[in-house]
Amino acid sequence: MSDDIEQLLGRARGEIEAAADLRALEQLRVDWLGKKGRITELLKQLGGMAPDARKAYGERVNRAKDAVGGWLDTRKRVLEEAELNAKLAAEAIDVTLPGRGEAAGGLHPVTRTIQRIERLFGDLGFESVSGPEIEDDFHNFGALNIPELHPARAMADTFYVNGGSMLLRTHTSPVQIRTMERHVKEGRTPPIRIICPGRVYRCDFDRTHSPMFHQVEGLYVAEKVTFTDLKYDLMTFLSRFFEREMEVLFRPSYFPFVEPGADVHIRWGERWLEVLGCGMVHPNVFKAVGLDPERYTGYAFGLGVERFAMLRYGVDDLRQFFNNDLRFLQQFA
Ligand code: 2NM
Repeated sequence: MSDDIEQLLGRARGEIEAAADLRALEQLRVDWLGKKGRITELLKQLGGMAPDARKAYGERVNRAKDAVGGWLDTRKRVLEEAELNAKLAAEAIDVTLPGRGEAAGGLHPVTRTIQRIERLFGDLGFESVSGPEIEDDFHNFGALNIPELHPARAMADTFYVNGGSMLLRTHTSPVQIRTMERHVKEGRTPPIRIICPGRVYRCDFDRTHSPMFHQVEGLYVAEKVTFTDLKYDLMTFLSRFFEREMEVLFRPSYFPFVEPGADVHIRWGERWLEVLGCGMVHPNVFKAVGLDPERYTGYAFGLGVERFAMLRYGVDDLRQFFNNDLRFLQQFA
């Protein structure tokens, strides 16, 4: 009888140690210790035994049961660890592999052009200022000496919002008006030397016009600012922007907010291209913001950023800047 148990235990131990995986081991637990397991079956023989033999035999079977249970648990831990190691090995990431490489983004050519203009005017002592895109009539038109019935104020040219009490700025000049007003209010006297880059809006959409485009306007106010200062600064800027000595032509022009006013042309191959508007700030503009036109003079100018970007990068269609076609944009990344 005891040899029977020893023999069974030997078999059990051999099978358990040979179990290849947790599934096979679980099956062995059922085969040996389950309701109809081999060890369990031994207990059924207790029924026909004398009390003494029964007690001794019962204890032996129980020890056998504990032994098998112990081997099963030990083997289980071994297999679990092996399984975990196999899983870790299979899921291991080779950190020495090269990365997939994320495509790097780039700044939009209009943004790059604005930054270039800001840097070049920064070198000439200009500070960059921004302001609201939704404006009132006074800052966009009235303070700029633009008369009540000027065509620029017509619905056909200007986007009115909020039932007509506000509008989308048609130029960035209102930022300059606000800056001069702030100086006066805070008791800070000129010089004022600013550029105002930003989005502007006009009811105009065709091959060469976009309803939203970008402008940079400049303003220099001090005592004794002259047209010579204007010419020198703009010629310096243009030559630096295009990285060569530019031939520049100033031609008289009219803007309500300046007097005298001029269009600035640059020589581009065989042609003259108009790239800027400028002039000496009109006394009525100074009056509107509370600056004394007898004491101060100033020059101002405005340019279209897309125009400068087209010339610099050789883009022939303005609409390319607004399509957001990656094939176009990636050329600037
Ligand atoms: C231009 C042309 C000429 C201009 C004037 C002013 C202000 F606010 F000082 F009066 N800002 N910008 C100006 C002058 C803008 O753009 C073609």
